Amino acid sequence: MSQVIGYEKVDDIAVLSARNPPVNALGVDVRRGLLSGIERAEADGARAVLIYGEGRTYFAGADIREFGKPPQEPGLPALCNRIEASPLLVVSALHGTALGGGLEVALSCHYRIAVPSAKVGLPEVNLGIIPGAGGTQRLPRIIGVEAALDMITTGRHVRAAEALEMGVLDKIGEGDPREVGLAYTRALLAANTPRRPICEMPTPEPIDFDARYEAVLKKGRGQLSPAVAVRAVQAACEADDFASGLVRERELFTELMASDQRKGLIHAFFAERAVSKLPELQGVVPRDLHQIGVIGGGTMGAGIATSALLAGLPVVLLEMTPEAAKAAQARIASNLAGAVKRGKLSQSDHDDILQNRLELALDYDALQNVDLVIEAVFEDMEVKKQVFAQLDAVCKGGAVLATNTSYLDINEIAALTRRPDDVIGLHFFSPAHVMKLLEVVVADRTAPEVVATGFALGKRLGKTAVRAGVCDGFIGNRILSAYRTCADHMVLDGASPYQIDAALTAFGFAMGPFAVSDLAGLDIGWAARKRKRAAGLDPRARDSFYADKLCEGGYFGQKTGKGYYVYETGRRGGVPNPEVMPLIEAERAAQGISARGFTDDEIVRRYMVAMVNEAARVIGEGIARRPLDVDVTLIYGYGFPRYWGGPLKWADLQGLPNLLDDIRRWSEEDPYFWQPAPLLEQLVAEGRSFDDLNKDG
Ligand code: T1G
Repeated sequence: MSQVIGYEKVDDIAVLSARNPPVNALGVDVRRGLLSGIERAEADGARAVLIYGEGRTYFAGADIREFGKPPQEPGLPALCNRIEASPLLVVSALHGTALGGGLEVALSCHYRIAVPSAKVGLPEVNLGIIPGAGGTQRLPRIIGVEAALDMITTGRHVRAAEALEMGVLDKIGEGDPREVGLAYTRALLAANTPRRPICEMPTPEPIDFDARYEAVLKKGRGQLSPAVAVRAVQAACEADDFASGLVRERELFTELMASDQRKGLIHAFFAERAVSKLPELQGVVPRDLHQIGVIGGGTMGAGIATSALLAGLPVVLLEMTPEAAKAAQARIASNLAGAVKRGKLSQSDHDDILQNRLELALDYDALQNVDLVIEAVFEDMEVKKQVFAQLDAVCKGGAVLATNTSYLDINEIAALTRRPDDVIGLHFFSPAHVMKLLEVVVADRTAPEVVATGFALGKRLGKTAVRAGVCDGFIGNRILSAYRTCADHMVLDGASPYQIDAALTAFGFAMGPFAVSDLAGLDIGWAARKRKRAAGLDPRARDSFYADKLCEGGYFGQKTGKGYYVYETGRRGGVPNPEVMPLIEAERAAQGISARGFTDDEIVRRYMVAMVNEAARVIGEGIARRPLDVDVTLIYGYGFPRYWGGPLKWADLQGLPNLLDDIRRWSEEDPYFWQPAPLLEQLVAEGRSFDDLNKDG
């Protein structure tokens, strides 16, 4: 008998139990075990079969690790059809997350019961594919096309109560899945309930599938799988019979399985889980976190405090004056009210947090007992040093002292304390209670358990934490600076900010670089340019002042109503600011540049290659441990389209030699900006990819 599928006869019920931790993925051994279990039950004189999962969940889907490998029999579609065709009454008892192929196995059963905490879903579109084992054909037959399209095109998880109401489940039962399943199966047998194969149910009522396809494609911002899922559900309504619908589903599934988007999304799935698995942290125990301190209650500080409070951590927030403390409290209250409005927080918890879990303080002594403190004060080294001198004097031994700086040298900050081992960077992204990315910036002296504590805090706050080394901009902002500079160069040479934004949103970015600058505030880039000029720009570096002139005119972007775009109150997005192109044309004239045309493809190519080249430097210098750390950073912090898997997965898919050829060709026009990263040259010379580096660990 199978090691991963248990078989037991209980009276006239054959019980098949999945034992394939951690999530009972439907790998080939599980599929073989289920098939032999069904066949054995039929030979065993059983009247019914009960299928359930041991451990944390019912089947959570096909085994994603098998994707891209030669298929092994029995395939999941055939197994589902075989379960459905069994002459016995087949019942599934669900708990945990019955997802993807897991739910498809349950749908091939004749009845479904779940415990109240169970969730079901068909999240395949999030992996760049569609349900491929009958989900697009069976689900519409039991819940209708509209409800099925909502579940399949969004991939959302549906709680048991809603699933019961929709008709995905037949019953909910409190208790252990096995006992709940046995009781339900006995009741069905006692009532002589007939088998109920979904494939024999009527064809679902159609909708205007062409219109829905277009709408879903537009919403997907370039991602294909949700729209293709519409076509698969359409086959459930229009195919000659159920079997033909399954054939159509399989055709569409197979096409997507071969797509770059599937490769990108699967890479993203595993990468976001791998970033917290660092060899240097194996066996390292993080310090306890019971209460944290936040210094500075501006947008970032209030956001960080909100994130901690929402995660159940009490916060002491230190400001310099009662007015500033009150303003910070108001920002936090507003953030929490947003969480209540979004259904993420109950009103009573909201009130409890503000009354009992947020302490406002005006004196550093209030931080004596915190386990970790994060400063989010003005981005000035002298100000940060004063803060850390105070923290060094006040905080208890073992407290972690963290800075939220986005580019200052953390080694310099740590060096002025008596405890550099306890100093770390925790770089949040604004709004800090919403953005998932957290860069855990490790200084030269930071102790391993302090790094582990940074990751533990990130996990507690529901963040995706990435390890970064110390440099100007760490991982994300340093790479952003490079591709943003490339965009500026293209503007100088003839492209408009608006063409660049449009080309990159068509590529899949949520927003183009100039719209992002307007959102972040043009004054931030202005300050950075002035800082870098003051530090001494390399004479070979191309510089320009059109953006400075925009700022000198008081245009800082959305916060002033004007930047690259003009923003009218109440309207989403902006329209091009007519004052911008004259500034650009004057700059070109001043530099003797005659504008040339750019195709959208060239814009995207240059932008992406600049991103990849700087990323290769960041990895080569050890600022990012692996290419996947960069991919996760750009996806979670910079709106990089997830279905490409991140910039370095995209690079692998394009072929690194092709990118290196581009850089070498462009270096003829600008040898300073287009210098190939040594790591990129090395990988091409060795015939290796960024994914190979990820496997090196
Ligand atoms: N296959 C292989 N490994 C999986 C897996 C899967 N489906 N799901 C999770 N894992 C691993 C994961 O990599 C991690 O490994 C460990 O399990 C714990 O996961 C034909 C073809 C189930 C909600 O898309 O959404 O069915 O890091 O850290 O936060 O139509 O995992 O420990 O080595 O995420 O509690 C459809 C994907 C597949 C579900 C649990 N199913 N998984 O979340 O734990 S396509 C999915 C999840 C399909 C059919 C098609 C989540 C979870 P490690 P975890 P978690």
